[in-house]
Parts: sequence; C-alpha cells; structure tokens
Amino acid sequence: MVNVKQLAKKKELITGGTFACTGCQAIYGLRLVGMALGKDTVIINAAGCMTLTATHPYTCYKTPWLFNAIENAASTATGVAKGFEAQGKKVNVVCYAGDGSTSEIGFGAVSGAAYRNDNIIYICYNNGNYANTGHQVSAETPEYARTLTSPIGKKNKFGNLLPRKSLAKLMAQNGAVYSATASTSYPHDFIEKLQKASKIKGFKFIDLLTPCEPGWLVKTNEMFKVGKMIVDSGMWPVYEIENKKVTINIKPAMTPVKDVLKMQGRYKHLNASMINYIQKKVKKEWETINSGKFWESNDY
Ligand SMILES: Cc1ncc(C[n+]2csc(CCOP(=O)(O)OP(=O)(O)O)c2C)c(N)n1
Repeated sequence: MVNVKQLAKKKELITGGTFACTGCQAIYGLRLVGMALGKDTVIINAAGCMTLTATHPYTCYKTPWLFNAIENAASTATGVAKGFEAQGKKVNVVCYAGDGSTSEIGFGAVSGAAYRNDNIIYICYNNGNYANTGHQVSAETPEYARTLTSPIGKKNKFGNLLPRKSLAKLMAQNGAVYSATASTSYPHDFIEKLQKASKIKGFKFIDLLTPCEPGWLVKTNEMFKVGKMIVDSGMWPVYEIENKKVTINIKPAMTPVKDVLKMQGRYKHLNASMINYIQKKVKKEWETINSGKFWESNDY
C-alpha cells in the first residue's frame, strides 16, 4: 500500500492557501493527483469550483493548468495529449471536471474521448451537485438529497427524485480501457489507481467521490469522515473495470446508512421510511454485485 504521508513530503504540486472552501475534498483530490503523478502532469479543468483555485494572476499549482468551458474540457485534453505525443513527450494529461460537467453539460465530449480511446486520465470530482453556481441538481445528485433546485416544501417532501448515473460503468461501456470509482477518504486506493492509469495507454476514467461542505451541509471537521462512512455503508461502491472485468477494491462493512445520512444537512428532511428505502436499495445493490451481476446493478 502506498504511504500517503511520505508521498506528501516528496511531491506536492499544490501550494498552501487556495480559494477552495475549508475542508473541500475536490482540492484534496487534486493534491493526491500531484502526489501520485508528479510534476510531468498537465491539468485541464472544466468550469466549476476548482477554476477559482487558478484565476489570473493567482494559482496554487506548480504544474501547467488550462481552464476550459464546462462543455469541452475532455476535447481540449485530447488535443493537448495529441500535441505531446507528436513531440514524443511523456506527460500525464489529466482532465479534472465536476460531476455537472461530466454527467450532463460536457457528457458528449467525455463520451467521445472514451469512444476514440484518447490517451488522457479523466477524473470526475463528484460532489453530487453544481456546486460553483449555488448547488443545483446534477445527474449525480443522489436520490432524496435537497439542493437549490430540489428544495423541500409543500409540493416536494423528498428532494431530488432521480437516481444517479453510474458514470464509471457508462465510461467503460463507452470504450474506456480503464474505468474506476474512488474516494478521497481512501487516498491510497485513489493514488494506486492513478499510478496504474498513468501506465496504461488510452482513455482512463476515475469517478472520485469528493464531499462538499456547503452543498452537503456537513461540519468542516467531518468532511473526511463523511466520505469514509459513505464508502463503508456501501452507498459508493469502490471498484475498477478493465476489459469488462470488474474488481471490487474496498469491501464495505455495510454500516447503517442512517448514521452517515444524519451527518448531512441535505438529508435533514428524511423520515424513517425514506431512510429505510435508501437502506433497502443499498442492500439490494450489493446483493446484485455479490451475486456476480455487477453490470445489472445501478450503483446507489
Ligand atoms: C454551458 C454552461 N452552462 C452553465 C455554466 C455556469 N457554470 C459555471 S460553473 C458551473 C457549475 C459546474 O458544476 P460541476 O461541473 O458539478 O462542478 P462544481 O461546480 O461542482 O465544481 C456552472 C453551471 C457555464 N459556465 N457554461
């Protein structure tokens, strides 16, 4: 297992003092990218929260950073990767985009890059909402979560009514040679996945769970814990897919979902039967996965 503390001493690509929120797991995810891949890395960013961390004339990155429109970061990454290839240079081209960009607004560009098997590492930092614009629903918002556009009121007692897309699965089906999920609360697993991805030629995709303090309404000092508890409850299966073969990387303890739901203000409106619905869905999901029918499960 990689030693994250030792890596941090050697390879930090991010300086202290950024414009990210305190406890932001998306910026922590980028720190881990730097530790895993080192300085020969270019980051291509889609408009979102991370954009604020590199706004002219300020930047917290010791590595090149390209800001893009929310729709086309994957296409830019393809162009950058082709440019380095033409020059015979070995550089990690990392696309770092939010879940709104990845699952909806920029989905065509990501899907196209996977289909063409372009040589990039695409990381979706998944905070389950359009955070930068005030926390609207995305296709990655979990069922029943309250957001700005799924408010709780007389007409809606549930919050978001649609289930999440399974992005890692979709990307594998779109042609990704390597597709995985990860969590910033399990940094060694994420780092190992990045190091593995950097050695594979073609389109690599990682769906990274990154809790969001103002969107999820979690205490700052519980940001790391909430991510860990989501994985441990089974709500965020951690796996990788290569050549249609699926490996579950972290076997969840299946702790009760109610414990992690109550840490998040976005679920404050849930009653016992709604919590029970979520718990049953997670249990069923894992029964499907454990019976070898991974492709039939939905990823809660
Ligand atoms: C076509 C388009 N629509 C909307 C916007 C406004 N916008 C800028 S950032 C952002 C939120 C992006 O959400 P996400 O990709 O989930 O990243 P996060 O904000 O969570 O970091 C939006 C909607 C835009 N820049 N371009």
